Amino acid sequence: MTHTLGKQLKQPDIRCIHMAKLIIVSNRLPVKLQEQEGRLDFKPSEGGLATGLGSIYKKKNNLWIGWPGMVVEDETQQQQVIDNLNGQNMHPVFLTEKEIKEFYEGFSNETLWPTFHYFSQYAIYEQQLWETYVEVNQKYCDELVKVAEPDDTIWVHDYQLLLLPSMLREKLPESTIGFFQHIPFPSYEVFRLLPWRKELLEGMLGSDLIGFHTYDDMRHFLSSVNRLVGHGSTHGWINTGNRSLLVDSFPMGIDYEKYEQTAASEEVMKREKMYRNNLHSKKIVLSIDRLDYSKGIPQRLQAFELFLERYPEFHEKVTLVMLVVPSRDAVEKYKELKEEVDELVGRINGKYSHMNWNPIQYFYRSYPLETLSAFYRMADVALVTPMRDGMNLVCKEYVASKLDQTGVLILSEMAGASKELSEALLINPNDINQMVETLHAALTMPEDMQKQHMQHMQESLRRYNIHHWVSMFMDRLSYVKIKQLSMATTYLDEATYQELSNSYEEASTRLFFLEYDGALVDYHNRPLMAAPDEDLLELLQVLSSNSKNRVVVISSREKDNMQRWLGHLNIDLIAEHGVWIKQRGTGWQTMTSLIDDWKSDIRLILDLYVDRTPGSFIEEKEYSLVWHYRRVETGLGELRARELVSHLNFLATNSNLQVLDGQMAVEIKAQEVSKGKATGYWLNMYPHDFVLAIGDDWGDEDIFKAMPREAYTVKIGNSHSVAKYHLDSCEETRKLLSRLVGLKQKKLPKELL
Ligand code: GDG
Repeated sequence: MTHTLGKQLKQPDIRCIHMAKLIIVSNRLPVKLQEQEGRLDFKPSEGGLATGLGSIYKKKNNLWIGWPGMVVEDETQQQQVIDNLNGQNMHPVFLTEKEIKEFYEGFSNETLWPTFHYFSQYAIYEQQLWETYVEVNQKYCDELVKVAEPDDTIWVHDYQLLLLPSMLREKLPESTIGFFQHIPFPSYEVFRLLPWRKELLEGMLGSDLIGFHTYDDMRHFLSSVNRLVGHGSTHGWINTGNRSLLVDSFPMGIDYEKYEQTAASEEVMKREKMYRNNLHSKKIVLSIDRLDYSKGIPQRLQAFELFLERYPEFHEKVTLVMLVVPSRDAVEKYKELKEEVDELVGRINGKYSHMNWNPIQYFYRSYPLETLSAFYRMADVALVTPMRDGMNLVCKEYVASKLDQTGVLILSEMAGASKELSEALLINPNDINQMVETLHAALTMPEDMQKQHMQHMQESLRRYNIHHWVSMFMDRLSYVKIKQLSMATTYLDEATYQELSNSYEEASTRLFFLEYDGALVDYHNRPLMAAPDEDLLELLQVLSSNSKNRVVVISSREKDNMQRWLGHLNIDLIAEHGVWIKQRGTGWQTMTSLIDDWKSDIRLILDLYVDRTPGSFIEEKEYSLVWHYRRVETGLGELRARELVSHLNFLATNSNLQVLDGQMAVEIKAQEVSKGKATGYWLNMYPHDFVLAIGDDWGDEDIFKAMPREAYTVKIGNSHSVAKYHLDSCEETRKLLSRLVGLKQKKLPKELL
C-alpha cells in the first residue's frame, strides 16, 4: 500500500525527469488538416504557441497531442492521419461534430471564454455542454494514457482542458504535469458564477505547476482555490492534503528573432512599399486581432470616429488599417459582433471618405506572415485596445518589427502585456476620451521620444522571448518535482520504531510536542465534542509521570477549553496557535511577553542612535520599540534612519524580529507568534536528548521546522510535509506513545496492539 510508495518517493531519480519525454497537449495541434481534391493535407499553424514550442516537440521522442482541426470519421482515414502525424512527433485526438459543437464552441467558447474575460453576461450555463466538456477532457486523457510513460512530463495548455490534469493524475500518479492558461483568470467574484466552478478548480489542481501570464491572474486563481476548495497557499504553494503544487506567473514572449528577421527581408520591404503607395496617407494606424468581443474592436472604431470628429486636420492624413481575422464564426455572439463591426466601418467610411481617401481600410481575412510584417513595419501607431486579454502577442510583434525604432504603441491596461510594456501609451479601453487624446499624442509624438520608448520595449522583449518563457516554465516544473520529493515523508515502520524506542530509552531528558486535534484525537464536526477520552487521559498521565519526560500538548483551541480538558494533568500546554502557553505547575502566560527579552538588546542600539542624532527619541510599545526622528534636522534624520534600518535588518536576519521603515520612524517588532515559535521556547528552555513532535495539518509545519535536526517529526496522514515520517491516524499516534511507555490501551483496535 501507500507505505512502500512513500519510501520509493524518498529516492529521487533526477535523471528520469530529464531522460523521459515531454508531451505537449493542447486543444489544437500546431498543424491544420485539410482535404484538397480528396487528399488529406497538413498546413502549419502560425500561432505563437506553435512557433514557440515547435523547437521542443520535434526533438527526440517528444510529442504534441491535440485535435488536427478537421472531423475525420472514416477509420482508414483516421489511421492515415495517425501514421502521418506520428512521423512528425504528433498524435491526433479525433473529435466528432457533436463534440466540436458542445465542447469547443459550446462550453469552451460560450461558457468559459466569456466568463474568464469578464463578459459573464454572454456566458451560457448548460448541463449538456458541461457533460460533453468532461467527456472530451476524458478523451484527451485516454489518448495520453496510451502514449505516456509514468515518468513523462506532460504540459497541458489552456482553458479547453482544465479537467485534464486531475484526470491524468489519477491514471499516471507519478507523472510530471504542468498546466498553462493563456487567457486571464478572473477574480473570485466572477469565477464563482460558474455552476461547475469547484470541479474546474479541482481539475486544474492535478497539476504540479500551474502557470498564468500575470501575477494578477495567479492571485485570482489562488483566491478562488482558497474560497471554493478550501486550500490556502504560501508563496504560491498549495497543499491539497496529499500533494503540493506550485502556482506562478510566466509572461509569454514571442519569437523575437523571427519577427525581426522577417521585417528585414526583401519580400516584406517590397510589400510595405506597395501598400504605402496604395494608401495615399501620411500616417497609418494599425489594428490586428481575431474577431472577438474581448478585443474591443467596436470601441476602438468609435474612438477613431471621435478622433476624426475632434481633429479634422487629420482628415486625408491618417488611415486606420484594420485587419480582423475570422474566428469562431459558428458562435452566435461572434456573428453579431461581425455585423456590428461591418456596420461601424461602413458608417465611418460613409461619413468621412473622399475620392482617394478611406479613413478605414478594413480586411476580414487572414494574411501570410510577410503581409502582417509589412503592416507592422509601416504602422506609425499600433492601436491594441482589448477589453481583456490574457497577454496579447500582436503588440509584442509590432515592437519587434520596428527595426528603425520609430512608431508608437497604444496598449490597453487590460492586456497582460501592459504589465511588461510600461513604455507603451497605456489606456483604459472604456475611456473613449482618453483613447482619442492618446491617439492624438501618439500621432504627434516627436521621433526621438518614439525611439526612446521603442528601444526600451525592444530590449525587454528580445530578452523575455518565447524560448525564455519555455525554459522558465520547464525549469520551474523540474524544481517543483524535486521539491515535492524532498517533502515526501516515510511511513514510521517497525524498524524506525525500534530506532526511536532505543533513542528514547537512552535519553535522560525528553520533550514531546503533541498536537491535540488530528494527532491525538480525531476531528469532530462539532469541535467541543472532541473531549479527551479516558484512554488518552491515562496515556498522557503515564507519559508525563516519567520524570525524564516533558509533555507539551499543542492546539489552536482557546486556552480555557484546553484548561478544562487537560489543565489537571502534569503537562505543558500551548493554546490559540501559540499565543498562550502554560508550563506545568504554573499559570497561563502570553507568549508575547515571554519573547520580549529582545527589547533590552535592541534598546541598546537605539540608544546609540539617539546619542548620535539630536532630536530623536525612543518609544516603547507593548510588542515593539520605535525610533522617531521627526524632530531631527532635515536630511540627518533620513540618513541615520537608513543606517539604522540596515543595521537592524542585519541583526534581524536570524531572529524573529521585523524592521519597519515607517513615516519619520523606524519600528522593530516581534513577528507574530506561531506554534513553531512557541515550541522554540521549550527547546530553548529545557534540555533534551530526545524530541518527538507529532502534528497533522499544514499549520503544524511550523512546529516541524522549529525542531532540531535529530528530532523525530511525525505527520499524521500521508501528505507532503517537512516532517521525516508519517503515520496514518490518531490511533497510530496513541499506539506509538503507548508502546514507548509500556501501556496497553483498552479501546485500541486489536490489530494495533
Ligand atoms: C490567446 C490569448 C495570449 C493574427 N492575424 C494573423 C495572424 N495573427 C497572429 C498574430 C498573433 C496571434 O495571431 C494572435 O495572438 P494574441 O495573443 O494577440 O491573441 P489570441 O489569439 O486571442 O491568443 C492571448 C495568447 O493566447 C498566447 O498566450 O496572448 O491573450 O487570448 O501571433 O500574429 N497570423 C497570421 N496571419 C494573420 O492574418 N499569419
